[in-house]
Amino acid sequence: MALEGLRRGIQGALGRLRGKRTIDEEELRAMVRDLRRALLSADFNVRQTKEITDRLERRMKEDEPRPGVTLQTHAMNIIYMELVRMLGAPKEIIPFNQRVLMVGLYGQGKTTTTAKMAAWWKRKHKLDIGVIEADVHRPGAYAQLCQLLEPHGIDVYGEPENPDAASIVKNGIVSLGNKDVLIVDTAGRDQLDEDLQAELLDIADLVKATETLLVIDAQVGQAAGPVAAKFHELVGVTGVIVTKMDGTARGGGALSAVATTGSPIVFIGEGERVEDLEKFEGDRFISRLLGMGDIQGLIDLAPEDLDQEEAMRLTERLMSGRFSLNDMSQQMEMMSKIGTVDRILSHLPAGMFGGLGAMGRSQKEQMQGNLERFKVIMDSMTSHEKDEPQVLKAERIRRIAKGSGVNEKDVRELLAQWNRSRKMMKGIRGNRQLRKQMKSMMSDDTDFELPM
Ligand SMILES: Nc1nc2c(ncn2[C@@H]2O[C@H](COP(=O)(O)OP(=O)(O)OP(=O)(O)O)[C@@H](O)[C@H]2O)c(=O)[nH]1
Ligand SMILES: [Mg+2]
Repeated sequence: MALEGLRRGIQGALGRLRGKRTIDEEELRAMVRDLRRALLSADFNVRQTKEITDRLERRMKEDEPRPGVTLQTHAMNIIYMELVRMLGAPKEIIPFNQRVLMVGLYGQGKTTTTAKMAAWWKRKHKLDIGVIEADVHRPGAYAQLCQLLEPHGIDVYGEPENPDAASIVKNGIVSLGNKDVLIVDTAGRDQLDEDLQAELLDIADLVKATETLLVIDAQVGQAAGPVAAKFHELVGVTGVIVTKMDGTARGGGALSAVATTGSPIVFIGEGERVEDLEKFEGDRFISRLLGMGDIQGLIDLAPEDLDQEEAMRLTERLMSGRFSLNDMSQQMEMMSKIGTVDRILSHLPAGMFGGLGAMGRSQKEQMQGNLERFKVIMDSMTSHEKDEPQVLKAERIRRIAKGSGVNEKDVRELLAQWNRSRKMMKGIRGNRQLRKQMKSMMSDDTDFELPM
């Protein structure tokens, strides 16, 4: 995975705590030093590194790990929270009725990423994607894009002989304008000189992009920050893609520097192949980086670790329209353990989230038990089955029950719970009034009654 060096560095630092119940000053200092070194090698800047390590040091001294939580897990949770906070909230691009404008400096991976995203949306969402090659400066840009996309059956519009980018875009929109998603690849620039700025602005005017995505090579490390800020000033960047995370140890710097500009990172590139694209969500990324898995990361967080922003993000995800078995178990996990979300949800009508908001202690314990059983069952499912539990018919249910050593009844119970929760989520999503209230509730802390 990306940032292998940082991963090893953090694990090395945390390794100093293995099996320990207490830690003395000197050991703590050594751990903090290791962590500092790991972050700096990943090109995090000095200030960010200091903030993270200072906070870790202070909290390791001041906070008691909660009962049952080892010192090592405690430290890992602190690092997790710090890194996730640094990377900012994720952003989802709903691939429908989108016009996407790709911008960036020379050789950063724009054309490759254009192809990757087109193939991604076609593959994952079965959508009709069109691509316009509007780079008139790089010889062979059109051929490069065609070559990448031909195997995926995606239409590319280009006029390799035409030196006028704006007219290509105009014709391209006429030709491909009714696609679900239209992506426009543009010329790279050495820096944002005036000619290219003017060309880019012309193209932006024509495309009227719903998303303007900046592509940056991770290799530039911290320098990604100023680049993102400049492009944002010029064309209004709505998201950033950090490429070549596979080829550099400095990716941490690029990710964090971009995040501090306020532009969300939407994808990362992890190789030259069209398939080497990954959707970027800071919490999942860090959780994997730390070897916590996708869900695990949330388990041991104390309520005070989950600030309002985080809680809001979780709620948004729950409302995002995607509701897989993983989402459900994650939701259950939070409900049963984490006070903040619990507190927020306790303001909601008792029936919402399958009644989770109104649960008492013993019910929570019971849910914890269910959750553990559900997890064992889910371990015997393929990721496709977890994403789309509808496919689970009798034969698969039998296989899963066998694989996880439970009764078929238990598998069906899991599915029934999922179905109930999903319906509930649908109800929330369909109710605009309610959504609005949930959002405003997340953004200010005042109590209010919901009209249900
Ligand atoms: N290892 C790796 N290589 C990548 C990745 N993304 C792009 N590349 C390579 O980087 C080189 C430049 O990529 P392009 O897509 O042509 O970059 P560009 O921004 O379109 O370049 P110009 O059009 O010349 O400005 C190519 O050799 C790509 O294969 C990535 O995520 N990982
Ligand atoms: Mg290109």
